[in-house]
Amino acid sequence: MFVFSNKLWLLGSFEWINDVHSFHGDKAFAVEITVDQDECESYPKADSSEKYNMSVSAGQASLNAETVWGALRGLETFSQLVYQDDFGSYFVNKTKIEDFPRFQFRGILVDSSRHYLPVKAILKSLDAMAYNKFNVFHWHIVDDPSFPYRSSTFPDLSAKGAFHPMTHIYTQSDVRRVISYARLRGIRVLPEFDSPGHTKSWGRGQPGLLTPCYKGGIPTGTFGPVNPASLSTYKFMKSFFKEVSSVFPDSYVHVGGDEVDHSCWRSNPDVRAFMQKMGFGADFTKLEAFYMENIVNITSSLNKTAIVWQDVFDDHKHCSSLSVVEVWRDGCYLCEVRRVVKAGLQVILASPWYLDQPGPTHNWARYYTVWPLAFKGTEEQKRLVIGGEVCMWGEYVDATNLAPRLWPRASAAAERLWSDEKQTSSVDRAFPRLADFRCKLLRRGIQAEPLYVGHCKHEYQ
Ligand code: CP6
Repeated sequence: MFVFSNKLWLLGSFEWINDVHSFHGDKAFAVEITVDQDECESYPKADSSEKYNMSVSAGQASLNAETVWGALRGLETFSQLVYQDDFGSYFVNKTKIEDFPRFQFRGILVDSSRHYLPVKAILKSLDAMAYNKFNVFHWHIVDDPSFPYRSSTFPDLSAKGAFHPMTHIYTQSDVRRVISYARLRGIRVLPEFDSPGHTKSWGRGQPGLLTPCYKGGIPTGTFGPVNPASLSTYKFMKSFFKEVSSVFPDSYVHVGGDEVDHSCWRSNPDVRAFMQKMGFGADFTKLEAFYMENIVNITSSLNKTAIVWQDVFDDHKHCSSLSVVEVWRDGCYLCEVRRVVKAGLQVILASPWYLDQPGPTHNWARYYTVWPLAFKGTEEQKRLVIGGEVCMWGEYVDATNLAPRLWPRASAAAERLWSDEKQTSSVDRAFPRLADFRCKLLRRGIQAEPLYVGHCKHEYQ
């Protein structure tokens, strides 16, 4: 939500617009903050309350929240209510706000494998996320091109799989720094270790993990997805995820499962023999489902809930251990959302928010006019849509263009995910607020790109 929540409008803040109170000058201005919760949660959680109430009247403001996370959201709103007149005095309008998020999961995926992102760029993104009330940093930390995560159990993974073994890695202390910086902003860090596909970089530091591809009965020297037919694979994954579970405090972990190419599995005689033994016939989706079920069982034995890409659900609807599915494919994504909730599983929606794609058709309004619950279903089914996520895949993105490519377009998605839809369906009314918010981002040092012709009071230096 940028500045004006729908709830604020409902309470008629416009009536107060000329009744301003300055906290410049000789009058003291008191800000009282209360949190109901006796014992603070150490980390933000999936079901943490983020609601807050705030009232601003002559000489004082009070903010009440159930949790520290709600208090943070309220402080963010308060900071955005403050404005400056032409003579430089600061004002805040009298107002009364009851505010809470529409969706509990409001994420941004950042990909640090296609291009290494310096920790500083990640921290800056977390700042901007907090300004936008995003609460999940989905760290797509490794993928085919590079493995920058410096594992303590398997240091060869980054020593051999990163773009550079010393400079292009995230050490344990880097990761702790990101998690703690996010925590202070009420943001969860959701790590993704995608497999069995998208794993080329794993193979360099963990020989034997990937499937050797064959041609004409002989190995070609190239490798495919993780080898699901080998016992050592599961032994490795078990100790790898054991480490991941202790390093990342969130109770969720993303295990990927997208875009698995079966051709290498098909070429490999050992994999085919395993298929026969398991009674999978020639159905490689069964093999894939077997693999994913094992991974999900590993993470649940570590008390973590696994999130998977929709491919896993599509190929294996009846997998009993699935619980959260992320919908990312284009096309009729609401049809897919409906299928997932009908199966009783939770959904995170990403399809309409692929921000890594630039260009005139990928403008902010396209991300604003998304209606995540516009499918036929019961109230109970709609409650299974836990939120959405902006995806910033890294093929064409590094630290030079990350911020302008994210902001302010991601802000449009942020409002969709935080605010009541009925109050925020008009693109025309959103435009001036978003343009103003973009100026606020610039003032705070976030290189948000312009939306259209116009100017900011304080131009970016
Ligand atoms: N990387 C991984 C990607 C994508 C996915 N997974 C992707 C696919 C299609 C588009 C954009 C991104 N680059 N690991 C799919 C979830 Cl259009």
